[in-house]
Amino acid sequence: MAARRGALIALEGVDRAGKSTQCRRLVEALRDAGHRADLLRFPDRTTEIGQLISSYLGREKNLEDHTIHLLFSANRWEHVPMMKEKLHQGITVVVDRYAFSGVAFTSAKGNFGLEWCKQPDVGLPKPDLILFLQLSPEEAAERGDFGHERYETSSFQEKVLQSFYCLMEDKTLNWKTVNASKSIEDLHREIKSIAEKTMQEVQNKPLEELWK
Ligand code: NYM
Ligand code: MG
Repeated sequence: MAARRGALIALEGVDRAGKSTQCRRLVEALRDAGHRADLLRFPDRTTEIGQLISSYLGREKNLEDHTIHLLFSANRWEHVPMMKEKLHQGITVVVDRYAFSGVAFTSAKGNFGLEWCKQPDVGLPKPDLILFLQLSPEEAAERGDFGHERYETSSFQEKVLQSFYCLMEDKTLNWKTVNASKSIEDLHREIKSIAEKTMQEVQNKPLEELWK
C-alpha cells in the first residue's frame, strides 16, 4: 500500500480576516497533536520573484497588471516541487492564500475575466480543502486601519470579496466557509476540526490538479 499523503489546506479571505493567525495556530495545533505539518504563505516575499512582488505591493515599483498577475502565479509555481514532495512524504501543507487570492485580486481590477486570471494557475496542486474566512467589509474596517500597501482600501476589498464569491460557485472544489468574526480561539477550534477530518479523508487519495 502506498504511504499516506498529507493534505493541502488553503486559507483564503479578504485582508484582515485573520488568515495568518489562524494558519499559524493550525500548524502548531496539528504538530502538537502528532501530525506532520508545514506552513507556506503566498506571496512568499523571500524569493527573487517574491521580492519583486513585495516592491510592487509597497509601491516602490510599478508593474503592468498582467505582469504582476503572472509573477504572483510564478511565485506559487516555484514552490510546487517542494510542496509535492512534502505532501507525498505525509506532511500536511497549510497555505496562507493561494491561487484564489491571485484570481480575486486581479479580477477586482475590473478589466480582467475570471477565466484569463485562472489560466496561469491551472495544474497547481489542488487543495483538498479551502477554508474561506468570511468577514464583512464593515467588520474588517472595524479591525482598525488598513495597511498602506496596494489593494488595501475598503472599496477594492469589496470587489475582491465579490470575486471570491464567484470562485466559490465552483463545486469541484472543497470550499468551507467559516465565520471569521468569532473569537480567535473559537475559530481555531472549528478550523482544526475541519482540517483533521479532511486529512483523514484524503490520506489515501491521489493529489489532484487545480482547475483541470
Ligand atoms: N495577492 C496575494 C494578490 O494580489 N495576488 C496573489 O496571488 C496573492 C497570493 O497580495 N493584499 C495580494 C493580496 C494581499 C497582498 O498579501 C499581500 P499578504 O498576505 O498581506 O502578504
Ligand atoms: Mg497584507
